[in-house]
Amino acid sequence: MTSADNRRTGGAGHRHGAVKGLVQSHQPSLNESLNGEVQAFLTDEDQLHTYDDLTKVNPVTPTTVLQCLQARYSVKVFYTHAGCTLVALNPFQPIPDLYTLDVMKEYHCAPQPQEFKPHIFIVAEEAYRNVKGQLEPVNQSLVVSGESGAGKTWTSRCLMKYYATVAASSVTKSQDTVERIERRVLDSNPIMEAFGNACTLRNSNSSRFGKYIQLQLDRGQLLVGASVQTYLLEKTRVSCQPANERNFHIFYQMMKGATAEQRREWKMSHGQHFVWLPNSERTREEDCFHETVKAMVHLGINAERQKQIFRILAGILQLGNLNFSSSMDESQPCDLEEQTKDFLQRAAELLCVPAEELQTCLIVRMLKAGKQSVLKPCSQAECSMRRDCLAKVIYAHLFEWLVTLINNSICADESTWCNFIGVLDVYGFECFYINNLEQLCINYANEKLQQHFVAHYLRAQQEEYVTEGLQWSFVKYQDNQSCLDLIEGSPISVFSLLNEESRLNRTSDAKTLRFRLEKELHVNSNISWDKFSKDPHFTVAHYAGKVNYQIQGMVEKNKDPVPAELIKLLQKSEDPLLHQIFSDKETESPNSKGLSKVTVVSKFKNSLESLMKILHTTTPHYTRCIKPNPDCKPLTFKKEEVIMQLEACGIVETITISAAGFPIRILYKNFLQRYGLIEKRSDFKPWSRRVDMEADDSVFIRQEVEKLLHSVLQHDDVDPLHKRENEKHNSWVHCGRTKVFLTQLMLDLLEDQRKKILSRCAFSIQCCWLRYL
Ligand code: AD9
Ligand code: MG
Repeated sequence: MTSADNRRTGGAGHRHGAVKGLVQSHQPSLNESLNGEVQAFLTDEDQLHTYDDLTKVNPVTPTTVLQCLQARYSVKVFYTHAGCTLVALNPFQPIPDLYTLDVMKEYHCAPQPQEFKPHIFIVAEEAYRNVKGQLEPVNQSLVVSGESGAGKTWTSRCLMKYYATVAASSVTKSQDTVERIERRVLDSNPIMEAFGNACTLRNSNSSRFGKYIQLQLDRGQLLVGASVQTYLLEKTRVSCQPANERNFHIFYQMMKGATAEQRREWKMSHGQHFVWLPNSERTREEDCFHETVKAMVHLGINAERQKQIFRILAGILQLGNLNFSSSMDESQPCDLEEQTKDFLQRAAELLCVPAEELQTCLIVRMLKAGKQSVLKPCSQAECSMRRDCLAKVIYAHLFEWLVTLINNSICADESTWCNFIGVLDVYGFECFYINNLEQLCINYANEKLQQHFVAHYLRAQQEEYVTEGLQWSFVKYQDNQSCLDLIEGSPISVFSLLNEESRLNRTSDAKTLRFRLEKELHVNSNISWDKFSKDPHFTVAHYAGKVNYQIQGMVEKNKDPVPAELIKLLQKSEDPLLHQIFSDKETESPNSKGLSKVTVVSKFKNSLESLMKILHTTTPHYTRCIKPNPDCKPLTFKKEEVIMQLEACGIVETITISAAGFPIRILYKNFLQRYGLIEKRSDFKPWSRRVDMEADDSVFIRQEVEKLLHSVLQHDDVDPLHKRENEKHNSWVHCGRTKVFLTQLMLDLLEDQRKKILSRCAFSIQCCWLRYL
């Protein structure tokens, strides 16, 4: 792609509002005008793909926006601005020459990159330049959102590669050092993806955790390090993979990529079946394993540490093959099924814990009665739960430890960096057939981000109003605070009730929680219940749509209990890594009274609050990734899919917000070009239609426009009540320095009057012809 290719082909102007382009470049034909729809500016469908900014499509409605995106996708244009947001459509196929080094350099070196075609590199470059700030440096955040498979991780990687390239291009230091740090930063990706991503029904490389990476820049704006923060790893996947999905990639990589010696060490015979590794045949992972190991080496994870990591993972896999036989006598513990006893032995060896103790921990639980401990045999189901719990706790802590290790390896010394660009790759809004605590947390995070986005978006609008000399008070918009109050507010909210219930050790939790939610939260209009549903659940009206949450199991998930015996067992491990990971973990008795340990929601809320605090101190840039079809098919655009995502990611919301102010902004000249005929309505003849477009006397043009608007508003067609209302509040139209700002209502009125004049004209032309004949 050359720089000429990169230049915009038309359609849009500046991103933060200047209405260059679209309106002014379009000359309406008589035919179009006779159609006279409000969508008149969009009738030239052949040109839809040239609209580089969705907010410049007039009028901006979900339908017009969708049409525009589809037209662009069909000509392989994947990026489009939407005001201060970038919309990225997933091509689902590699696009040659779109992300090359040359393209990066072009965007980086361009005096005005925003004049180039929309691209993720514009966002990247804008953030990079913003860091310098006008008065003082400003940290930046790139928020990438979208549903599973939409391209968030791909986009985040692209951004990281961009900075690893441009922030190193003018290196003065030893090339060696800098390369090493960039490489390490990039190498953190394959490691985290191996441990945190899995093949799901929606995406064969689905991230099962949220990630915020801060790229640290020194005074000279060179990349000197990075730090990663992760959120809510889906650890249940270790022991329970949804139908037709898989476990985390790393397990398959090990199975496929291991040498004979490693197999021996991991006690994995060739072709051995692991219950927790379903659908192993799907892809080839040999190369990926070597890539992961290579990345580990680059990050300074030595061979010994690698061995420890893989042994632990192999131990987890062996745990998955354990089965328990039920005991006839409730006072006797269950036993391991005979054919699975070998697996217990192997698991114990790999995790370096005594086999008998491991077995006891799985089949007997310890209850505390006062100061005394009582041992109680577990049921068959409880044994399986304890097995799963052990695997999950090991994996989650290993992941956490790995992230700390990555941070230690890539984080620059505080004295060497002064600013950062943060990249947030966070799970999108989720609404499944069955939703539980995970979805509640994810959707809560999205509500938080949406609120942040709205505040930012309104600020951007405000800036334009101020530049144009308008008062800010025009935009009235109700944000999603009441939904957030419902979920996290104090003193009473879904989270607070969930936490209270979690701290009490009650059994029939679902019904109690359902009752309390209804009793204490019914005043909030964002929550509702289906009285006839058998399953206890509640419905939350999120900004992106309503979601039903199943209450069954929610309290238990929130408690996320780990039996103290299991932690104690792991603390005894002779494996140095396991020992280190669990050495400082507190153990807690399941029966302990009072405040339980931190619950899942309180931990998540805290980490999200810290994230929001950071985001608030940065200048945000939003990229909304869109998945054009559910089957990940290349270049296939399904309208219903896309519109749902536009709603869920807030693009439609953005449109609604802009409609709350003056969504239509037209340069004076263009305004006269289209509506000048209204002013001359009494003597208008199509052949004498004349607006002197060359005359650039702005004062004159503005006066003409004001006159015209006045006459339109005084016209007999306008409802007197509306006239009075408008005069009182001056609420339909505002004349800025260079543009006219209109409400949709005013636009409709103008279009209506224009249509009438043109049809009168068409009629007189017909009469002329008849007379002539
Ligand atoms: V999830 O929430 O982690 O399940 P993501 O992260 O939104 O999801 P991901 O980035 O993994 O989706 O993208 C899914 C797939 O789409 C990738 O594996 C690529 O094959 C494909 N993709 C995404 N963006 C692009 C692109 N710009 N060009 C080509 C792309 N392919
Ligand atoms: Mg992802």
